[in-house]
Amino acid sequence: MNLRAVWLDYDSSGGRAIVKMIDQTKIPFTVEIVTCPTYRETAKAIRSMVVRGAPSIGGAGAFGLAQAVVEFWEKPEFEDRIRTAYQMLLSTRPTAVDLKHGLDFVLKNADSLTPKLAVAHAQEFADGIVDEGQKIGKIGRALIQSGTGILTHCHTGALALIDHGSALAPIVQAWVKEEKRFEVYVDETRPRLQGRITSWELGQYNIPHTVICDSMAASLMARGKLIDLIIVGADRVAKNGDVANKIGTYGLAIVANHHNVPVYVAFPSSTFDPSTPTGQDIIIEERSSQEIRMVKGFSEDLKHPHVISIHPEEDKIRSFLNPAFDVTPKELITGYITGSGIFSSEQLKVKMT
Ligand code: RUB
Repeated sequence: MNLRAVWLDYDSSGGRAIVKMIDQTKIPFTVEIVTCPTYRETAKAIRSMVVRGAPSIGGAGAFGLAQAVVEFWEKPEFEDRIRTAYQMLLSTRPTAVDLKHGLDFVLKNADSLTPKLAVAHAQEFADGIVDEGQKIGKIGRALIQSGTGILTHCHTGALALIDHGSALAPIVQAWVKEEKRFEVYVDETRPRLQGRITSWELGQYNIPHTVICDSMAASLMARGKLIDLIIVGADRVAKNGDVANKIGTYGLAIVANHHNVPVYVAFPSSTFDPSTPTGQDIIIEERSSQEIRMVKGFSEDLKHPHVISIHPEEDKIRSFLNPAFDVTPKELITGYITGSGIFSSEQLKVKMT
């Protein structure tokens, strides 16, 4: 795939900045590009998970704010409008800290801000993440040997990290660059089923893998020999090393610890949040109950996208709860794979701040 998950372009007149992204809600059905002509559409795309995965959200937010700077430059109330755009973009996904880091990066040196500089900052932020993804792959692939059984949760590939990926990068690099041969188990990841994106992305590299329902991971570990290593991504890593990641990660880490399976978390520096002391301070996004009630799939002939309800509507006796993330305490994490090395929680504080 030669495209990045999200990028900035200009309209044909060259005057308007446009954010483009691969529509992740359509994967694995089709690969479509969504065009966001203003920051408002970019914000909507982040909220509706057209673009998703913490670092890609950060990149999209940065590009969205640069878009606003281009749109409002030299217009009345420029600063107020930029503040409104910042807040709208920030409110789209509260847990992934990359979003705030991306927005703040665009506004660095705010006093000398120009459209050109805002665009350059957004691009620098995105390129920095991509560079780290490459390094995470190179550093993390040392953990994988031929014959290793690896389990991964949610989606942490190129589409989640603008390019290359976080937790998926070591897997892809070990297979493609080092020609190691091993088993990959892919958690389906209810309710949004991001495991389908992982499966699709592994398919792009012809990496064989097995998709399992989230509830099967524990019994696979109990069988022994199948799973030797768990690598997940992160949406926010607190200063003490606690990790907010896709719902289900916490349970997986408990089960893995019970079975002595090491748990590694891979992430770029944009996901580390030294201003959040512990996992208890992380805001967990609650999403719509519709995501539990409705499933997007294929028609029976696998030709057309199809949405079905799998539960009746919410009513007086039936309700749904949809926290999008959970927090895994540092005690359950074996190591942190970053672009500058594999660290313990103690080292993380020193190396990442
Ligand atoms: C994505 C998710 C991913 C992390 C990891 O959640 O939890 O596991 O973003 O990605 P959502 P990375 O699909 O709700 O955005 O390690 O690349 O940050």
